[in-house]
Amino acid sequence: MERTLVLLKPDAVQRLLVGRILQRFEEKGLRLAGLRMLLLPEADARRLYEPHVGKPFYEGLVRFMTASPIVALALEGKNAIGICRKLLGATFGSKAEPGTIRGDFGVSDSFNLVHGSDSPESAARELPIFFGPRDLVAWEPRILPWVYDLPAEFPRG
Ligand code: IDP
Ligand code: MG
Repeated sequence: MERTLVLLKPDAVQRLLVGRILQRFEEKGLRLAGLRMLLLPEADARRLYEPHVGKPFYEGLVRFMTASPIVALALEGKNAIGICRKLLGATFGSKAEPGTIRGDFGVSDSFNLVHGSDSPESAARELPIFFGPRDLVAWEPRILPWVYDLPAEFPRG
């Protein structure tokens, strides 16, 4: 099982899309391990987007991400990192495929509703910016074997 960080950015919160976007991840078979709403401190926005320092959109991105509340999700599941990235869609709303979150809900290239860690290394770096060990809950939904695989000893009937 992998854990990944997904952020519902200020535009998702302001546009009242939190429930609908969260539902996409749950429906797919990912489960919440952590959930927080917060106004992102500027220092944390800079830390999150540290790989983009110096790019032309960096300062605007920091302003956008700190302008209004966000919702942070720690999501868990098999291949959660790659699956979440697919559910988000391409970075730019104008290019994202229909069926993806960015493709279905947005047209903007900078206000693109969601963030998702792009690799295990990114997830390991980004999750602690939002969640300490006490904020994360390890649990398994009872439907898990039906979402993934039936174990050999699964009772018949
Ligand atoms: P990602 O969010 O799909 O991983 P990144 O390239 O890591 O995309 O960029 C981080 C965020 O920076 C994007 O989600 C978007 O909000 C913003 N961004 C990226 N490229 C541009 C750009 O060319 N113009 C405006 N904003 C951008
Ligand atoms: Mg990225």
